[in-house]
Amino acid sequence: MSDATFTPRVFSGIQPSGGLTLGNYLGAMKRFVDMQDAGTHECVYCMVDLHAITVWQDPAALTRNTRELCAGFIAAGIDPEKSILFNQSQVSEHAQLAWIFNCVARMGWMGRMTQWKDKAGKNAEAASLGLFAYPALMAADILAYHATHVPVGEDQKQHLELTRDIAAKFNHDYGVDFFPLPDPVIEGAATRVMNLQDGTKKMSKSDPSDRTRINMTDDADTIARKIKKARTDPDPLPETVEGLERRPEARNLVNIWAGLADLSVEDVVAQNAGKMFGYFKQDLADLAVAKLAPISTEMARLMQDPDEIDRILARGSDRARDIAAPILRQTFDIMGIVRN
Ligand code: AQP
Repeated sequence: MSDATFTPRVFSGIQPSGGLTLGNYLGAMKRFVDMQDAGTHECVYCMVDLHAITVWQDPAALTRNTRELCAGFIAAGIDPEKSILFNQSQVSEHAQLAWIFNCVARMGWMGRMTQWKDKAGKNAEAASLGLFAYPALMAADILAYHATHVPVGEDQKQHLELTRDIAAKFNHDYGVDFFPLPDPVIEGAATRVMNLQDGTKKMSKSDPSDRTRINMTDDADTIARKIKKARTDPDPLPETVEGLERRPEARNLVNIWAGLADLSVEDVVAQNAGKMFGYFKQDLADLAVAKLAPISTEMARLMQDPDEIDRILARGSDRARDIAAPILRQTFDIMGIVRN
């Protein structure tokens, strides 16, 4: 355990691997905004393009998705003056520290990662080496800033534990108290938003079917249609939260309502007990449109000026480098790497 005192600092990232989903928004971005607005931590938020390329990305789509993700951050409430907002590849300290962590982490640790097993599937031999090493790069993203808190969705919990293991092993191997052991911040009702057509699978931007997710760029009609066509069971909403057990699709829609309205799951159930899903989905669609339409409208406006987005990212990269570069230099010194 690290005894050193570290500046309270938040780091988190999202891959520019396709349109931003409601899952990314409720599980990550909305909470990034809350942490920024709380004013208790310096916040560093990143478009993790080096992570995205661990699977194939069309070059033109990657460019557009990176700018669109930046527009999404700002439209959702990230202020690039208050928070540091940039894309990962432009701060080379991430890749440099990731290589060091490739040498700290063990093959066995990586092989146990659920995301690796899910994404590589049965054909692991054909997966990229980058996909296997993904969690070491994620550790570098966080530890290059000595971040102490990492807001993420439930699916990233295991990677966060691995980040702590890497920090602890580095500190132990070199006899230092240099890297913090960052805490995951996994809070709220919607830390795992599920697929609209299968409540046992995570909502994901790379799912081949667009009906399974709400994209932050969907217009009001599309959002309403997807919610109305979301899979549910024939029973009405229960009287208590326990009544949602073994009803994954029902639970998911209740969680989404709670996440969008900043309510507890208990409150949403209490307000809607006994309601049939046809009516519940209509009200949920109205709520979703009211919350999401202003964000998608603002994203579209920001996307009309890509040069301004690039300027914001460049400024963010400079600020990020100012923090990460001295930390990488100290890492080299600890390791005995000659600098010139
Ligand atoms: N369904 C989700 N519910 C709650 N949180 C979610 N996050 C992602 N999906 C959900 C959170 O969003 C942050 C950024 O995720 P990411 O883009 O880096 O990668 P991911 O988790 O792999 O997201 P996707 O949408 O599934 O991307 P693809 O399809 O490209 O792999 C993280 O904090 C994550 O927890």
